[in-house]
Amino acid sequence: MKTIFSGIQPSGTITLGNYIGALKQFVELQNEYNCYFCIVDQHAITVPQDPATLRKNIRSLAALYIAVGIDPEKATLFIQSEVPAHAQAGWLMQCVSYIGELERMTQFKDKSAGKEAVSASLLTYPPLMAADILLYNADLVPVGEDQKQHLELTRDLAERFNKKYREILTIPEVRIPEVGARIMSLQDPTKKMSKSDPNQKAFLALLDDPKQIEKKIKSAVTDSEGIVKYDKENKPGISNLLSIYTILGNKTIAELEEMYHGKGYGDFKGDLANVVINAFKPIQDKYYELMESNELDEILDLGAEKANKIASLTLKKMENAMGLGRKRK
Ligand code: ATP
Ligand code: LTN
Repeated sequence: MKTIFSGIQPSGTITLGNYIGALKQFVELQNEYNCYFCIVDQHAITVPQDPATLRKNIRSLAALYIAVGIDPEKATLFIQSEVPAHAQAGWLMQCVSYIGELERMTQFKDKSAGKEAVSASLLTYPPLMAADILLYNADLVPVGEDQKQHLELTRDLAERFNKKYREILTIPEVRIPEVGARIMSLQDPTKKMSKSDPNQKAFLALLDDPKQIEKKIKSAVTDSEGIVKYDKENKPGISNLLSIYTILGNKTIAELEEMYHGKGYGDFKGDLANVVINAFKPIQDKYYELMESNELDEILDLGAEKANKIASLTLKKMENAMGLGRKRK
């Protein structure tokens, strides 16, 4: 059975973008692959985080993983900082990374732009991500489109390591969803929907209540043409809403264009709000139930234990290949 690894940062409330680009795929893949799903809290602290909020977000993300349908019997769910091999292998991967290639990462450029104080870890974020993936010998990494460049770098770093030391690391493939790989901001449809967007109206959070969902969709930026038609170039706002509708509403774009032919954006947005509300309802119910129970801690303890076993094995191999420490009998 092939192995999958993916991670999400507990850097805020999970958005519809995270759900469609990542979580929804995870649920589908867990039946066919040996899956490791990680809450990458060490990646989250590459930008400032309030400690109490971060703690809450970690727990909340764990509950959401389960609430969307991740089955802890099938997949291993764990917190990155609870498996020390990640930070250790992250350091090793930094030692095979070049500053120039890290500076070329668009996520680094975006997140550091205009900031006075940028942490060194924002630059060395990709080698840690490479370590996450490589420790589990992952064959496949399901992510949204924004992570493609990091995955290419992961492959380069793994190949470099294998060439320089020993053929230890599996070269992973990236898996990007065909539709919905890049859900856009509701307020600026040329920008990706991001959970750390300071404008709350720009994203739909998985935990938004029906009123918030309706309000946000109704105020989503579209165009003045009033025609429901998919045209990403010229009508990015309505095209983004159509993508969301087609994925959550199980109707093709052509069917939707036909359904709203001759109708305005108001009807379309009202129906889309209901589709989103109905898709979120079972997830939210399960989420609140989990947050009240002890089940979550048991799942995470077991997940960390399983992850630790595999990760520490790969780490040992890497250290040996690099000549670190002493050889143990
Ligand atoms: P942040 O805003 O804090 O950088 P984020 O919202 O971009 O976070 P991540 O934790 O970095 O979310 O991403 C988790 C997963 O969700 C990744 O696989 C990423 O590619 C995917 N993802 C994030 N935003 C979107 C989006 N707008 N559309 C599709 N997939 C997305
Ligand atoms: N960089 C990713 C989160 C992430 C990840 C990973 C994704 C960290 N480690 C390993 C896949 C595999 C992001 O910002 N979305």
